[in-house]
Amino acid sequence: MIMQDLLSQFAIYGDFEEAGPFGGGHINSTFRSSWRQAGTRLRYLHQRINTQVFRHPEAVMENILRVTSHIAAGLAASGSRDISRQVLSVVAARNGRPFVIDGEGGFWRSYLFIEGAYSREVTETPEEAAFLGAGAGRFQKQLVGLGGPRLHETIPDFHHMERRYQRFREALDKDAFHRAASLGAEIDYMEANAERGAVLIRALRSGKIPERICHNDAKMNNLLLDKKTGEALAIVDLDTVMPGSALFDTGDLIRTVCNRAAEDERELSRVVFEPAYFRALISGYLSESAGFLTEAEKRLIPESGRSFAQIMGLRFLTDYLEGDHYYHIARPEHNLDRCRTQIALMRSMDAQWEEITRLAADAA
Ligand code: ADP
Ligand code: GN1
Ligand code: MG
Repeated sequence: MIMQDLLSQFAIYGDFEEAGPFGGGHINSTFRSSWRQAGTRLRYLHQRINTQVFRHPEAVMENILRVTSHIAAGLAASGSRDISRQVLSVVAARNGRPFVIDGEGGFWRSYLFIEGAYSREVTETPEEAAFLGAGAGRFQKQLVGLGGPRLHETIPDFHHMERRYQRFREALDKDAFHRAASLGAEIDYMEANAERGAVLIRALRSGKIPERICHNDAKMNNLLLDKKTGEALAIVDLDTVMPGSALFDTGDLIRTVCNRAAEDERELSRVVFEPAYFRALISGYLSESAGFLTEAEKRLIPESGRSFAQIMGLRFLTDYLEGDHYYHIARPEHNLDRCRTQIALMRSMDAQWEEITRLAADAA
């Protein structure tokens, strides 16, 4: 009932049927509702934005509106059909604003629910990996021409490896939850890789690779695929869309697509980097992005996957040290398990590094 009151503030017409929790991300809370509109059932997606993480939700919505309307206009100009399945459509509130604030100060937004789509936690086939790669490459290409002022940085220094290390070391020094003593192996591994992991942020800072608008959370389950054709439709979860490097998205996709174990898998022998998925992913990705990526960006593709496993592992470990206040957890050592899978993935990549770099060079 409270949910229904809240939803009635969005410009959604017809008769409310039902609403319930949906999806399983680590940050926001997501719901789906269904309505009868003049004899047809329509569904919507609603999210309460985590304002501990996104301190300026109005800025988040401003970015999202600019990016989605730019993509929709580009699709319309190219004669594309079914545009509202290829890009998120924000549903405004009745007062015209792109969000609603509830009685407790909660910040809500709504989108059209994209029907006939699915997202994956684990990739099922190399063909699917190719579709995912093409979807991410297309998104980057669609944003190359976005004009106007620089987008807001919704989370400053989000993928700044050096700052992530500073924060990690602070958490380690404080050790507020007395957890550091049991983390020797993970801490040592992260320290041993600190230098190498900074390659992307340094390349960006020195201008070796260009700043671009990117998604910044382009893990596989944020890409919707078409149930009929398997092709990529829209990329969702746009809160972090902001300036960064294309390689941030490429890296996050490599990290999630080429490892077919869950992000919180406890049996680490299952965490394996799969070259066949990597080859398919990169060929799909480059089919859309080869035209605008620079040579320096292309050369860093393998390293981006390794760096993204690293930065996520480091963030999970930091959150574990800080008492699990950032990521939603479902069990006491959840963040530690997540950290361990990322380290296992880096190790698996290292064991196959020659092949990985050869595959990337062949594809480019
Ligand atoms: P979170 O921040 O919790 O990860 P997401 O925005 O990624 O939230 O949404 C959770 C899941 O819901 C996504 O992985 C995707 O499968 C699905 N989803 C998100 N937006 C839509 C939409 N507009 N239409 C259909 N499914 C969606
Ligand atoms: C979070 O919201 P979700 O689950 O898509 C996180 C990402 C991490 C990811 C790890 C804003 O994404 O950076 O890569 O978890 N999002 C934020 O699975 O921190
Ligand atoms: Mg998500």
